[in-house]
Amino acid sequence: MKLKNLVVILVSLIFVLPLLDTRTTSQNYIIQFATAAVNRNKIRQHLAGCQGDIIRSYAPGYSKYRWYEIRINQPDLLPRIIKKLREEYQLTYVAPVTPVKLSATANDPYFLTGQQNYFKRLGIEAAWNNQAGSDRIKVAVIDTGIDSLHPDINNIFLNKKEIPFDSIDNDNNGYVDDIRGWNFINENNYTDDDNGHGTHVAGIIGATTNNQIGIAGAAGGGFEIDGKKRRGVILIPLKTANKRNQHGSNIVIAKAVDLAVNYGAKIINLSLQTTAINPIEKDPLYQSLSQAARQGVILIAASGNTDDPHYANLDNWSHYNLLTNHPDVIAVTATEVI
Ligand SMILES: [Ca+2]
Ligand SMILES: [Ca+2]
Ligand SMILES: [Ca+2]
Repeated sequence: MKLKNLVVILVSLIFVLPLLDTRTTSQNYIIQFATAAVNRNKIRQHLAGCQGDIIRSYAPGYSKYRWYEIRINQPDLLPRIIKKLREEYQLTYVAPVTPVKLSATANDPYFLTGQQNYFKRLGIEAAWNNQAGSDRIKVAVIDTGIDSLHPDINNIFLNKKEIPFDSIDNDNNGYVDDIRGWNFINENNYTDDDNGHGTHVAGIIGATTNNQIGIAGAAGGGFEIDGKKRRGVILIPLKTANKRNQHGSNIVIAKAVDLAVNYGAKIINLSLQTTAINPIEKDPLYQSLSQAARQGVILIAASGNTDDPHYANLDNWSHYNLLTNHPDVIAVTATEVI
């Protein structure tokens, strides 16, 4: 159990439903070859034999090997296809796409009313005397997007290296016109929130503080420090889920992590849970998290909060979550004990 970095803090801000079921009914798989010389069309021909196809592929900047997400419509033929791919292309990794779940949040006014309690219990006002947030810090929120018109969220990232609406990838990062992050579900630059989860999480991180509107953000600026009114952290929306409960695979979330690093994010927040088969170190998301950590990025993931005695003990279930098992990830959960 790699929990040495686990930090258990009272945070009502991230509610989690434990992911208990590690089985997958998905017919999508993640595969990788130990050679960069792979003929994509030949792979597709093999996959056609089981009515399958390549859904997406992704080559992280830090690796010469490409990840493929494939769909298999006749799973009983999978072993035969795997055997062929292994023989021809040094297939080294095959894993079913695992379910990704958003960590649940409450969005009702009563929840928001109670917000000040947990901030007070954290002693956050003392922290605000020294640091109220800074617009020099970018925080990537890998979630359902962020409501760009929200009156209390005023620090959404603007990619100044990208010229909007010219259909050109001006900053050459692989994403065209990505002026406000990226929508990985629809593969476009529309990162508004159609679900509410991402806006809620982003608000707790960086809603404008001390403005008499809505809620206080943990790092939302708003206070004068050394005679200067501070702005809060910059929030980068990276949309990997939507209101129809569509979620990207671990490849998709890995892409979001890599893009956050590309944007210069200092902190990446993942209020979600996902799994991987053992050894999890070979999973694409695990590897992107490692790469982000090597770049000095702080990684935060929701771990759990429940008053069920069994699941309140993270040791009983945390091993299901790839994120909380990554040694570079700070896992945040809630407790009623403080
Ligand atoms: Ca771009
Ligand atoms: Ca452009
Ligand atoms: Ca506010």
